[in-house]
Amino acid sequence: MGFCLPVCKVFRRGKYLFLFLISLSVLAWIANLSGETMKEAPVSFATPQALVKGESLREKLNALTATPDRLITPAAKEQCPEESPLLRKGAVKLSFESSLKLKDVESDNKAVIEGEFEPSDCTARQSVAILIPHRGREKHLLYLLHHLHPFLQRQQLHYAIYIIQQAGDATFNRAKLLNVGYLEALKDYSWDCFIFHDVDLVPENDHNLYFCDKQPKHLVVGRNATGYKLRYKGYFGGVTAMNRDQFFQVNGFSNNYWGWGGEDDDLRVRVELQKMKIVRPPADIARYTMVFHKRDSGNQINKDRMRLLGRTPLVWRKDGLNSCSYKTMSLERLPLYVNVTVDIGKPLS
Ligand code: UDH
Ligand code: MN
Repeated sequence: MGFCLPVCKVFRRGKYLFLFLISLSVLAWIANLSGETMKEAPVSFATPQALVKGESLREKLNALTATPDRLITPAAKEQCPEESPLLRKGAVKLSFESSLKLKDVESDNKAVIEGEFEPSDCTARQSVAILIPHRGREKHLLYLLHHLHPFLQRQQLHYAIYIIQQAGDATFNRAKLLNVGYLEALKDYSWDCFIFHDVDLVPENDHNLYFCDKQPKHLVVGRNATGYKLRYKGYFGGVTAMNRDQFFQVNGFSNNYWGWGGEDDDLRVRVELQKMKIVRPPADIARYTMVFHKRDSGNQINKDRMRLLGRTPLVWRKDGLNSCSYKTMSLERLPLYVNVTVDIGKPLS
């Protein structure tokens, strides 16, 4: 016994440790199951890379269905050319048929899987997440999907479309929804580039490239509703493109702009504080048709926007991606887009 005692003690301790570890893993498993649909941010992260998973949907599908002779690995494909041969010259004819149905758009875009597409014959130069803030604009969304899917495919992009739906009827918050879109999309894939896209703006020219540049890019120089003029000097709204690091560096959008206006100017200030410079494609290319609409109820003019804008240089470090708290109500992978419905709360007062 005297000899056995220390050994038995170690053994017994080992047994308890083993039991403890088993219960830990059961708890972790239960937590994982119940956290599937309701998740709460803020997420803690040091770099945007920390959020990502490596594989695209297409790669996963390849892995599931491929036999060695069928497998198209990215390495086997050449990089897509600098300018896609599929781009159409001049203005693309846009149609807004009231009889258009989601089923029609789905059958026109069979190569899109759960909102994601990759060229079959070359490796895309960039992987781009299109983020669209949305609530109650279903017809606009249908028109946009109808035009945007073929448009992005002609640009030979690897892309996915994310619709971020604000749940409930609190005042709309476009900027916070776009922050959520960035955080959620990065859980799927390490996207290079993010396009922040209003639901009602349809690009008229294929040469308006949905690629990210070395600097943040503003894509809506003109729209039908403004006689194709920039709305005002410095305007940075409607459709913008920032790469993963640029958006991370400015801490994303502010979460505090409830209602219409100011959030896009706030992003411009953040970009300028980082000494980045906004670039724009030529005016004859960066043209959009905005589907006509009136102001939505639930998105009244934000009277506080000028005061908030004055404080941006003081608060941007702690108001943005790193303070974006929300509850994901559901995440559905529909044929043409990933539908993320979120509870983003409501204004404080
Ligand atoms: N959005 C929604 N639902 C809403 C509000 C906004 O989906 O209830 C999204 C949508 O993506 C939209 C974007 O937020 O494109 C920007 O909102 P907006 O289109 O209402 O903003 P815009 O500046 O119009 O285009 C403002 C009111 C226009 C009044 C016109 C009177 N002449
Ligand atoms: Mn609009």
